[in-house]
Parts: sequence; C-alpha cells; structure tokens
Amino acid sequence: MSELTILFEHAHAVARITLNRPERLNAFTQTMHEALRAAFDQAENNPATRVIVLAASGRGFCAGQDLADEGVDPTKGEVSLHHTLESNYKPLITRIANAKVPVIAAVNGVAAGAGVSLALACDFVVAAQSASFGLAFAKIGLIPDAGSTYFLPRALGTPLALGYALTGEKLPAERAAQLGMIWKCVPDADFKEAVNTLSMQLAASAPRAMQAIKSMLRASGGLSLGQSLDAETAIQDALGKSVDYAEGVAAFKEKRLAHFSGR
Ligand code: LHQ
Repeated sequence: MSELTILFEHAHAVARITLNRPERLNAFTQTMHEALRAAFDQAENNPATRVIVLAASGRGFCAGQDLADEGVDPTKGEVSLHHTLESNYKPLITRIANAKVPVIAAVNGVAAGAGVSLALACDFVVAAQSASFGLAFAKIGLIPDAGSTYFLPRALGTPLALGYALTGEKLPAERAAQLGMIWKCVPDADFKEAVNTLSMQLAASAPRAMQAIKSMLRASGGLSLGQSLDAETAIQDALGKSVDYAEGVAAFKEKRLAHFSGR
C-alpha cells in the first residue's frame, strides 16, 4: 500500500494533484478524500496557482468509490451512502466546478463510477488513447452519482447518456473525444506532453478572464438570453478596466506575447 494517497507538486504556476492508490486503481477511500481536500486547499490558497492538474499514479485514473472502504461495503452490514456523498463527493465536485482556476483531468487509464464523475467535473479532460470511461454504477445496483446525472446528458446527450449508464459499457477515450465528452484523446506516448502543453498554455492566459469564462459558461444552462447578455455586460465592463486587458491589447498591437498579472 502506498503511504500517501495524494501527491502534491507546484511548479511554474501549475499545481499538480496526483491520486496515489495505484494498487486499487486510485479508488476513493475516506483517507484519500481528506488528503484530496487538503491538496485542493494548498493549490487554491496559493495565489501563484493558475491551473490545477488532477492526475493519477499507475495504470488507472480512478475506479470510483473503494467498495471495500469502511461505511460503504454492504457485505459488512447496512450502509448509509448519504454520509460519504454529502461530506466527500458533493464538496469535491462543487469545488472543482467552482475553482477560480481551470482544472485539467489527466486521464491516463480507466475511469469508472465516481472516477468518471470526477473527470467530467473538471474543465478539461485530456485522455490517453488506452483510457476508457465506465459508468459501472448500475452493475453494482446504484445510479450514477457525484454529478454524473448532471454532466452526462450535457456532455453526451440524453440517448447516449442513458445507453452508457444503463449498460455500464466502457466508452473508449477516442470515442469519448469524437462524441465531445472530453477535450482531447492523444496517443499514450504523447499523453504527458499534451497535458503539459495545455497546462502551460492556461498558465499563461489571463486569470480573471479565465475565471469569468468558466463561471459564465457553467451558469449558462440556468440563464435566459437576456440574463446572459446582462451578465456578460457587467463582467466585460469590469474586465475592460483590468490591467490584463490593457496588457493584452498592448501585446496585440506590439505583436508580442502578453504577460498577464491577474490584475
Ligand atoms: C477496486 C475497485 C474499487 C475497490 C478496482 N474498489 N477495489 C458508490 C458508493 C458510495 C458513495 C459514492 O459513490 C459511489 C459511486 C461509485 O463510484 S460506485 C462504482 C465503484 N466502481 C466500480 O464499480 C468499478 C469497480 N472496478 C472495476 O470494475 C474494474 O476494476 C475496472 C473496470 C475499473 C478495471 O478492471 P481491470 O483493469 O481488470 O482491473 P482489476 O479489476 O483487476 O482491478 C485492479 C485491482 O483494483 C483489483 O484488486 P486485486 O487485489 O484483485 O488486484 C480490484 O479489486 C481493485 N479495484 N476497482 N472500486
């Protein structure tokens, strides 16, 4: 067993959080949830963080809930899944969706159950070609949770969401990219480079604009056209007074790269 269930690194404005239970395909335990929360605290409390990469050790990304963990194993007596969903998954998924900086899921291998939900909560999913997404929930008598009933129909459309959720059939990464469920599927050999390139690209982008883009697009499903136009106007007006807008326009005119400060 690995001692640290989560690894954390911070370099060049990129916070890298790695799920580290490779022998269980990084399935979630209570301990891992707690360590993951601490890692997100560390990433988000550092003003130098401009992007968070959520990666995984070993051959899998995340096999969802560890079905042998205390409190969720029904072979050991009656369980209440309310506790772990309320205190672990709900805050995690909400936190990723609301994070001020973009979050990239680096899906190196199989994602199953709540591991799929975790990936879909992120702003980008970059997957290696050998990775796959398995909505394994129904196979064990449960429904998609941790946000999957929200994310899946939006990402795939209702017919495919129903099909994959009801059958639990694995969705290969390449097909997931073709269907628009994920940002990119790349050959295994190019996977690390693809994640690095995207994280460096985002780290160089204007932080306030990225935060506003993320929050507007995530809220858009619940807004009317009029509300969207009003919100765009208010946000754009504020961004128009930012140092980064002045820098972006100056860089464009001078035909050079912009250096954004986040102000
Ligand atoms: C595991 C797991 C696992 C423990 C692989 N747990 N050991 C539920 C309840 C509570 C609240 C919150 O939400 C949820 C939502 C969920 O996430 S429910 C869905 C949970 N996940 C699954 O049902 C997936 C179970 N795993 C699998 O179907 C397979 O392992 C997949 C398809 C992911 C990978 O298959 P393989 O590549 O053939 O690997 P493997 O099955 O040999 O797994 C490697 C080891 O990891 C193995 O242990 P072993 O001692 O035999 O080497 C597995 O038992 C263990 N493992 N997933 N979720």
